[in-house]
Amino acid sequence: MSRTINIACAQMGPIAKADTRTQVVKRQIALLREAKARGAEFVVFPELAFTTFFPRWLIDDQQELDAYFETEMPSLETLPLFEEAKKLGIGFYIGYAELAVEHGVTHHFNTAIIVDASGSVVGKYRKIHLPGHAEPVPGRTAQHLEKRYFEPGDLGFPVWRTLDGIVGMCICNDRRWPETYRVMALQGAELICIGYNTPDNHTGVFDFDQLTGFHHQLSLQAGAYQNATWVAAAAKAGCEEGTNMIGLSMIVAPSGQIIAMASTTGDELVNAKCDLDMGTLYKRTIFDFARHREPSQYGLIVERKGVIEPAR
Ligand code: CDV
Repeated sequence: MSRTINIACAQMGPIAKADTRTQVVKRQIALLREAKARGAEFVVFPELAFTTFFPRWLIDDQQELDAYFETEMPSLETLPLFEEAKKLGIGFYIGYAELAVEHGVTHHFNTAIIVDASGSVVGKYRKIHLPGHAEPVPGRTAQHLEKRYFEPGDLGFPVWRTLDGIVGMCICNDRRWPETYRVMALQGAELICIGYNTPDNHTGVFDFDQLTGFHHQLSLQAGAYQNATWVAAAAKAGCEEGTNMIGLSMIVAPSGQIIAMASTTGDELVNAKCDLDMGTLYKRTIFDFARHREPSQYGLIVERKGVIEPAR
């Protein structure tokens, strides 16, 4: 029996600081309805999809900062998204800032969840690779303070049986790290969902920044091919509070080929019919992990964090 799933990436254009969650959810619902009209069964929304990308500002007031976080999901304001998705019979991935109190300790995570077509939360992931800085960088108009506002995720890279397949997820910067995909591929991942906010000036070095779109594509295509998995990635894009963020939301096949890609930096839906069995060919040949991997030779990957060069 075919395991072909119609998957959509719901790219979102900018969200202004003043936009309310209710306004944002209305846009998400419009994208969900378009997804339904196109026959999509699963929609990938961006990272931190309910608010502006607040890590670009230094916010010292904890109350002001915590207003960007969700203490429950769904909340009163985000519930209409969940209700509409359930009504349409569509599952989704979405990112949000999570304020969690666990064993009496308050945590701040950059989180994503997968919700199935019945409206149940299937899985939760907390972003592990946090880019940027803990302290503002002098002279920058837009900061990237994820290391200040979030702690690294503590849930690993699990995968879940849903959509008649094995599905995993990660968030934005995670997509640049081969370990992210490989840990999920070692659990049989057939689809990896990714939401992102990627400013086009994040290093401040033009030779690097001009390649931001290319590096994004390169990471997704390599991740998909080298791990024989589908990848569906959705941006928050466009000029948000003075910062340009790339679009290029896309669906990549296990062959590494781009099957669908956004052409704007606004709210835009792209979708494709994805055969979850497509990765099997790769998993049985060039990337048959059980036959070809040599983990005994990969020890440094988990033993060493940073580079230690050989002695001269
Ligand atoms: N939200 C992100 O994680 N953004 C990073 C930028 C800052 C490099 C990214 O990897 O796209």
